[in-house]
Amino acid sequence: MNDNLFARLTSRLPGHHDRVLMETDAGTRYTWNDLDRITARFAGVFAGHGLSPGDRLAAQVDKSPESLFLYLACLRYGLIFLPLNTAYQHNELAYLVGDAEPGLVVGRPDRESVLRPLLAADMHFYTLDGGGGGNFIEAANSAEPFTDCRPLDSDDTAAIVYTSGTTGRPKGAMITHGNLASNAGTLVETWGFSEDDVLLHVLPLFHVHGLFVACHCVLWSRASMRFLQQAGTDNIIQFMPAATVMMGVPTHYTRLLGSERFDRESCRNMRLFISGSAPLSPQIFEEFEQRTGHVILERYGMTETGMNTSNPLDGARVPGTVGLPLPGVELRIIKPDGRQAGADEIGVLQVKGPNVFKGYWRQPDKTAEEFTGDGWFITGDLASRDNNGYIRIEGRHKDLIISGGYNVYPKEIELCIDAMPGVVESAVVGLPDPDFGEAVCAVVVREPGSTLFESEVIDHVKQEMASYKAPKSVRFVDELPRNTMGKVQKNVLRDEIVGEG
Ligand code: MLC
Ligand code: AMP
Repeated sequence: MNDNLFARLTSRLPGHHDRVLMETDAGTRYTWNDLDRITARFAGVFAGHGLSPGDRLAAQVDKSPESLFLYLACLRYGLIFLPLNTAYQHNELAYLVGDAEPGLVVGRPDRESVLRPLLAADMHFYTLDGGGGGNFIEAANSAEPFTDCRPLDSDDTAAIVYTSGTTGRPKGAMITHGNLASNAGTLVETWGFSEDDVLLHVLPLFHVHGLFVACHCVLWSRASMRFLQQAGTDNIIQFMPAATVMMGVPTHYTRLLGSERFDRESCRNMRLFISGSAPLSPQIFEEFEQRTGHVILERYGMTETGMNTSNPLDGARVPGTVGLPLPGVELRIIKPDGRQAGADEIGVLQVKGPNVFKGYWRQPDKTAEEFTGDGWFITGDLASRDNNGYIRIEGRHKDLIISGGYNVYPKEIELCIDAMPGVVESAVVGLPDPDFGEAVCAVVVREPGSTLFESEVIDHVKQEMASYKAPKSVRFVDELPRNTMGKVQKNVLRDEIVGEG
């Protein structure tokens, strides 16, 4: 049996290959036949360059059907796919390209001038735009199609998805074909996906939520999707009546409730709303139910593990919890004294199962740090389990801000701000935010006589890195609060700022 995920997904091709797989907001339709034809052409480009299984392809491209087919073509050919956030700037890209050493890079046409100079002599560059144009498509149209599906083992790496770390240096999580297949099968089962479903796809394709969780559920179950390239709130409401399931981050649900146009009628064909990537507030959960009659199903996961827990499809969906461990996924909660937590006790959540990644790309030391001696992955999330087995995410052991479902590592921003003239030091914290859940706030100690402004700090960070990482606000203080060990007390800072209002 071929454990290549592409083989497993397409062996599920429906009898009628002319069945619609996806329809964009512009009304363009793609069938399962198109998937087969287009990925074969794309893989033909890889073959033309003599790429081998295990080589990497990095993509920094706008969301489009072609960008999804690019990922699927990598699976088919055995390349390792490296999705890059479209907001990444020069320094972020330089590090990732240098670390992953992709044989082929596909970028937005307006990113060519940034990406090309980063490439080594043996790396190839192509463009792909959100409208399905670019010289990658031209190359694919003249390539000899690669119609096979490369035989692979379940332990072969399908994708490397970078997550930053508390030390600021991103780590590439190697996610295998087996990880993705096991999670896809489990989620289809757990959430009751069938051929009759139409997923409203509103997420970006450069994170595990939009690329793996959403697309794999559709492909595995032979459902179809309304694939929104413009995923603003108005567009989501407009296309919702054509859909049966939506997956979003809490900000999507907050914004839907902020629109008067969103009502029961918008949801008339919906059977399920799923939320994840960040905590869903019980208040939004309740308001959503009142407005629509639908109870949002919250689940919990991460890049390294895929999905770990979910509230049930049938049974109580408990607000403020992320539900029960998924079938086949083992969880344990370890207290600071090393013992397992009892009911309602808080500790660090650890995970084991076929969903757990195989390690960080070329960083065996980091991999070793994040696994226990007996093979459990240490998530860095603080959690508790109630008497009914429901898991509650209580906070984070790792210094991480989650803003609108994007992870922001304070260390990275602090290093950037500390390098500015006029700055002695800085601390970055997450403050409660009604739209993004948490908003990045920088607390800065200026050098005596420095007249540095808030806007200068924000602009500086935006120049250096993806703009969602930039502080939404900056506070200037005389000194940072520290504990007796000299460590900055971020909780004190956060409480002080929130207290000031
Ligand atoms: C955009 N901006 C943000 C932001 N998104 N700022 C803070 N936090 C965010 N999440 C800023 C941009 O930098 C820009 O700033 C301005 O807002 C407008 O950008 P935009 O692209 O037009 O934003 P918008 O369309 O409003 O995007 C909001 C959003 C998006 C919520 C739709 O952030 C989003 O799609 N989030 C989902 C992320 C996701 O898929 N996460 C899953 C990770 S996987 P300026 O200054 O340039 O104007 C994972 C595992 C798991 O966590 O369990 O799923
Ligand atoms: P990422 O590294 O981008 O995959 O983000 C994973 C992190 O998102 C997890 O470690 C959690 O901290 C957080 N997360 C995901 N889903 C939830 C959820 N439902 N509730 C709270 N936090 C979540």
